Amino acid sequence: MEASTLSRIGLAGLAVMGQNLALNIAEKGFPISVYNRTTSKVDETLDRAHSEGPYPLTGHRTPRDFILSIKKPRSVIILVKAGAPVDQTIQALSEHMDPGDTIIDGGNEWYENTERRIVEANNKGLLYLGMGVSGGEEGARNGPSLMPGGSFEAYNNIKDIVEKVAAQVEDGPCVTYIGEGGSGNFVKMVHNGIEYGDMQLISEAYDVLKNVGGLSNADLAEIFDEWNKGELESFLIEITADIFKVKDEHGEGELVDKILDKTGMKGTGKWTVQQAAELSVAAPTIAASLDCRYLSGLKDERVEAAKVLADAGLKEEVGAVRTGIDKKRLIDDVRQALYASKICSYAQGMNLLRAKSVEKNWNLNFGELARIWKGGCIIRAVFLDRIKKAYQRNPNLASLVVDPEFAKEMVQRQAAWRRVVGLAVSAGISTPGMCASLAYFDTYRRARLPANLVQAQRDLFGAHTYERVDRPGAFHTEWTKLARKSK
Ligand code: 2AM
Repeated sequence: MEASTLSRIGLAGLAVMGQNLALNIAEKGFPISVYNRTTSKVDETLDRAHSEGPYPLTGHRTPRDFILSIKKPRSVIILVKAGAPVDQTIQALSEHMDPGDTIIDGGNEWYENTERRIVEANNKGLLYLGMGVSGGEEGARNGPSLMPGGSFEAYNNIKDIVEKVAAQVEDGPCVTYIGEGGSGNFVKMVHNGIEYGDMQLISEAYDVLKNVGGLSNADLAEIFDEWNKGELESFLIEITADIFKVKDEHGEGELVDKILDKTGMKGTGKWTVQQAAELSVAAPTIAASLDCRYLSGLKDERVEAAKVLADAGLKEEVGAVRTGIDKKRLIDDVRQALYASKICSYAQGMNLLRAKSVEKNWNLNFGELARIWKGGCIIRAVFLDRIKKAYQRNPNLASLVVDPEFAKEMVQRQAAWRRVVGLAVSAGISTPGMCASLAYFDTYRRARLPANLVQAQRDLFGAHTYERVDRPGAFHTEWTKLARKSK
């Protein structure tokens, strides 16, 4: 093929995300070659490039034709299922690639798989990027948030493309070079963990407003629309307002009430919680959101438990709590509780990223991460600009909770936050995310915790020793002997 007719970049794997990202790249004027194992998807993509464009997109039916249609040094994005399919695709494509070419995996890959593949690629002289892509179908087509990590040289080869393709916000495109190794995948993983937390907290706000406040779906739609004009303005609040408005086409009322209360998941939230544990970072809000998904999955058991406990005499307290509720105040309190809980959840996610960055020497720039999440991705929110500014004020911030601006906001909201959690507890409406965030806040902000007693217990039964508040060193005490003697 003539060099002038070669594509600027290639994309393999034309399921929903792949097709839309390819069309986005082509629409921005970068000639792109596409490939998929099953060739019908190549035709589908070509049809779309024609009807939505025409855009500079060529389809290829063999790995060889595909690779040879791309200008050197070649950059090839792979968007196939994470795990073995990525290895198989790399195997098929890399046979035809040359030293200096780059493979970019855009899937939700486990970061250690990326680190293994970086080594394998380097052995063949190839460069490698693991790139988190967030924003779903719509984001991929019109502007996602992109989190590329790995080879800096490889990033520079595609910088012009990703900066055009990513979502654009007032302070730039929602992409930046994240760092070395699997950092791009890791950051995307934590983004997803934070997303779990946000969704859980919103569902709790809904639960309290609906079941304690007695609000209808129409009321909720109006409240969420209103919230979306203030400090909570975000994609998730906006879509939640829309969800409450959709009628059920198969019956009375709104569709949301007919949806089975069982949450699905694909694993990135679980990885986030596992990593938090590995790194000794507390992430209770994110863990609560994961646990809630597990409990939601036990639908049959929950239905049974409701019966067993009712038979055992459990009385629903919601009715009693609901009488005498000031709805207007409850709505305002829940908004504040949601915001404060969210700050704690993001503090956990950012601190997990910091711990990993230290462990792996990734040198993550937290202000930049918050910035590239401002557009394109599922957690996009006005609030991320505040996080960006907090890390710009102090790149070594110990926790978002102690940023002077956030600290002020938490203090202003804590009375409302405590009222909501207290009300929910007395009504028997579980708010595990809000409770976890509040407990995180109250534990972190207290200069003295009851950990002294736990240390004493450990020393008593295991001679694990303890430190003292008033003198240096490790101490051990014969607790039992002394206690019995003093009787
Ligand atoms: P397919 O259309 O040929 O199934 C999401 O499943 C995407 O990953 C699809 O584009 C799918 O290709 C691709 N995919 C899944 N497993 C694959 C494999 N082992 N090799 C190549 N592509 C694969």
